[in-house]
Amino acid sequence: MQRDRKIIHIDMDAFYAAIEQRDRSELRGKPVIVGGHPEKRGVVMTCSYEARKFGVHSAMPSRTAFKLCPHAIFLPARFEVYRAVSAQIMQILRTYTDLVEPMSLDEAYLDVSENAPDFYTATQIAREIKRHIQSQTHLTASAGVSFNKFIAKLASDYQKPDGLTVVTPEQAASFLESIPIQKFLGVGKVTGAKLKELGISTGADLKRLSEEQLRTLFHERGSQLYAYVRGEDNRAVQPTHVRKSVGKEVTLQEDTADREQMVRILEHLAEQAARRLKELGVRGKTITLKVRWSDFQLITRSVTVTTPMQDAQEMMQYLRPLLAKLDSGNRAVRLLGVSLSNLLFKNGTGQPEKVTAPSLWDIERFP
Ligand code: TTP
Ligand code: MG
Repeated sequence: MQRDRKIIHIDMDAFYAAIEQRDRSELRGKPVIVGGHPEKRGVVMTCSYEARKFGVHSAMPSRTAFKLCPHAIFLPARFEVYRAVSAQIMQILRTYTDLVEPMSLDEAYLDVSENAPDFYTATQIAREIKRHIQSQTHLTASAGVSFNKFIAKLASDYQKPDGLTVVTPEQAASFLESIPIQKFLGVGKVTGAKLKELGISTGADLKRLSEEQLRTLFHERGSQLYAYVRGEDNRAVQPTHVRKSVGKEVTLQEDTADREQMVRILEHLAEQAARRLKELGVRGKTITLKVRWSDFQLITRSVTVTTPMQDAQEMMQYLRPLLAKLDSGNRAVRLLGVSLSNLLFKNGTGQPEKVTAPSLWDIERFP
């Protein structure tokens, strides 16, 4: 059984409603319902946490929501805005790893096993992602960190809003046992009622059923539930976007102004990038040097060549002059990076390649 992966699930809090409250300050702290109009047989798409206190929830008829919370503010959905914010969030997530699988506008899985050798580091990445989303979008996200998708998703839901829940392999059994049965089933409330009659209300109760009993109750999903409640879920995080570049970067232990040392670091990065290009079987036509100065200013300089390259020595032919031309002022360097884009397969044909490989920029920010 796989227990060594580090999976993060990110889910935005009250997504549509939170965007409305962000964009219209007079709505903050108030019950806001996004969805259909109560007089027009619409349904609630989502609502602010202030409205949830009154029992309002997604998929409820707006008319019912109005009865529960008559002073709520009902708003129509602004999908273009939500899509744009979603794209911004997914872009933020992709700066941490290429292995991002968006599940909906406000939800995604990340596999950070490569960047995070342990749960402590994976948790730091999750915390950093939450901060990053907050500072760029002024919205809060909840995060779950665990060793598989099923548990990571339950974990992100565990302490909403603005939560961060980590479930290590040691904690998984007791965590799963404590979870209410509805969370395992999603919205299948009919079955939920049936289970309650049978006295099954938590993961612990579910665990007492045999695989056969679960199959009788849930058909094909029965075996899946049998595995999930035991912490077994080997589904991979499957990114859907196209790889545009391959690169390596490093934040230095100590800033340096020594050009010779910079060249040595670039040689090292170029070798790593070359190895990655070879693993993927691609060559790059554009090479980019990335430098962050000691005052945090970030600059990139690129060259596009006619013959696509894969070899570190070749890369250095371009990186050395790019570096030499940089005017550092009085600044030292704190980060160096090398990346190749305009990727082509060996036979010269273009992409697209579906990404199944790790990190675009292997972030070394969390040692
Ligand atoms: P969710 O993540 O399920 O809900 P949420 O983000 O509003 O609230 P939270 O995660 O804090 O519990 O769904 C994301 C968005 O998808 C939600 O803002 C609106 C939309 N949505 C619907 O349109 N209909 C639905 O039935 C649900 C559940 C969501
Ligand atoms: Mg959400």
